[in-house]
Amino acid sequence: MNRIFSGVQPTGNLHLGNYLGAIRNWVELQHSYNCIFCVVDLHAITVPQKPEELVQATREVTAAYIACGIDPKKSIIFPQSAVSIHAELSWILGCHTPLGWLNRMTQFKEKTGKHADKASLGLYGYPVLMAADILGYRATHVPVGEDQKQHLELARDIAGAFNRFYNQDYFPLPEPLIQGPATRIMSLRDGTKKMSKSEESDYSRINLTDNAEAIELKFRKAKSDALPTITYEPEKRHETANLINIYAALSGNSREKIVEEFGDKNFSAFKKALAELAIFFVPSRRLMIRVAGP
Ligand code: ATP
Ligand code: LTN
Repeated sequence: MNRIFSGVQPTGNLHLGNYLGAIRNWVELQHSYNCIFCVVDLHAITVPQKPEELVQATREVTAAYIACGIDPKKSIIFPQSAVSIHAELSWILGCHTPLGWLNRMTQFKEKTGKHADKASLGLYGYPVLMAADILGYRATHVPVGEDQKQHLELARDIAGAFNRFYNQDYFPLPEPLIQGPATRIMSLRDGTKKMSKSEESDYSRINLTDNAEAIELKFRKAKSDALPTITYEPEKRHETANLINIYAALSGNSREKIVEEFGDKNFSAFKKALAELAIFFVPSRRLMIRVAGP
């Protein structure tokens, strides 16, 4: 059977983007693949972390996996730092990765901006560690959100370089699985930026631990434009397109059907319906069970 590997960083609260872009898809994939789902705490330390908070966040993301429907009897769930092969293989693969390939990584450029000189070697080598995660288990498929596509292509390139150097098909070339209408959920405050754990404003995202009131408030305050009708024009109406995409992902309805239903209604009616859907689907209450410390 084909093997899946994927992971989420234990940095801050999981949000609707993590859920719709990644974790929700994992739940379905458990039926047709051997699945390994990792909490990638070594990736988290590429930027400064408080040790006690990192330990707690690692437990909470593990709990969130289970609350979202990952079945520990079917799938392997573990913290990355518990298995030394990730760091070891990362070094070996790093010796087969030209700097030119890493210099193309847009996430590093976006995260560091003009201050790349101050970033750590760890942050720069982050995609090599991600390649080690995947290749270390000879995973064949990797379900992720759109933002990870370039890192996945790099993992394929590194696998290919390694196989050529040793002249054998040692690593399978991993296939990205980027599925559904919600592969890139955008911030509720700015439809051109992805919804992110590291964005300062909590109003930019729906956290999986948000209660009904918070979800309702955040959608009510979500940025939208001044046009009177609701249309799907992703090139021009970023925020509106994002809300339609979220509605589509949560309801399973097509964008056309949503525009048909809400096209001539006002934004407040659409946002109210969207909030109701999210309150129903986001598995928040189960996640509010705090995870006991060691
Ligand atoms: P940060 O924004 O701080 O970099 P993150 O929210 O992207 O963190 P990750 O742990 O890096 O969180 O991502 C875990 C998974 O969630 C990945 O598969 C990623 O592609 C997916 N993901 C993250 N943000 C979004 C989003 N806005 N829309 C869809 N998928 C997303
Ligand atoms: N870089 C990923 C998290 C991640 C990952 C992985 C995803 C680390 N290792 C291996 C899939 C497979 C991110 O979402 N930021």
